[in-house]
Amino acid sequence: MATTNLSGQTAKSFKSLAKKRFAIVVSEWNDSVTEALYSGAYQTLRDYGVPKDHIIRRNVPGSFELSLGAQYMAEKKDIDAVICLGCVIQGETRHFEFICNAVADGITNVGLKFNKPVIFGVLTPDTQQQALDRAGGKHGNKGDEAAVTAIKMLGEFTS
Ligand code: DLZ
Repeated sequence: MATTNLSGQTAKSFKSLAKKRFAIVVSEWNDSVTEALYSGAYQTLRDYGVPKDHIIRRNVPGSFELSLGAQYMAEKKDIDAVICLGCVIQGETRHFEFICNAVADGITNVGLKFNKPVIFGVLTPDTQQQALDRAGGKHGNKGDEAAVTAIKMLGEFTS
């Protein structure tokens, strides 16, 4: 399956990004994957010129909690964009569907409620290997892509 891979975009510093503040909300479930997503997102923001102290990390227990974690951060006036990172792996029960649907809807609603970019950086693979392939593996790093998406939504890539 083709995977859109933005990881290879040329990193350039944008002066205006030095003033932007990003929250990254990270799910602790499947943490070998979500830590890799976080590293990718953090490094991409840094590569584009976001200062270290303008990147605020918060953890939540699982992906289901990402929406509320995102809301806590999006309601802060000094946060310009929120990046949500999680990994829900298909299991034998319907838990997967409930979590994926809830977090997709929840994150969408937070962005609309606060009129800010709230980025869906949640992997929903069938297997752990598929997740690792997308967290710094052969399909790139979706954490990088989530950071690029946040920057795009702030207008930094528009001409
Ligand atoms: C319970 C659960 C399960 C079975 N699987 C995952 C998963 O693959 N990825 C993930 O991020 N979280 C999982 N969780 C935890 C839920 O997201 C949530 O933390 C709990 O249901 C408590 O609300």
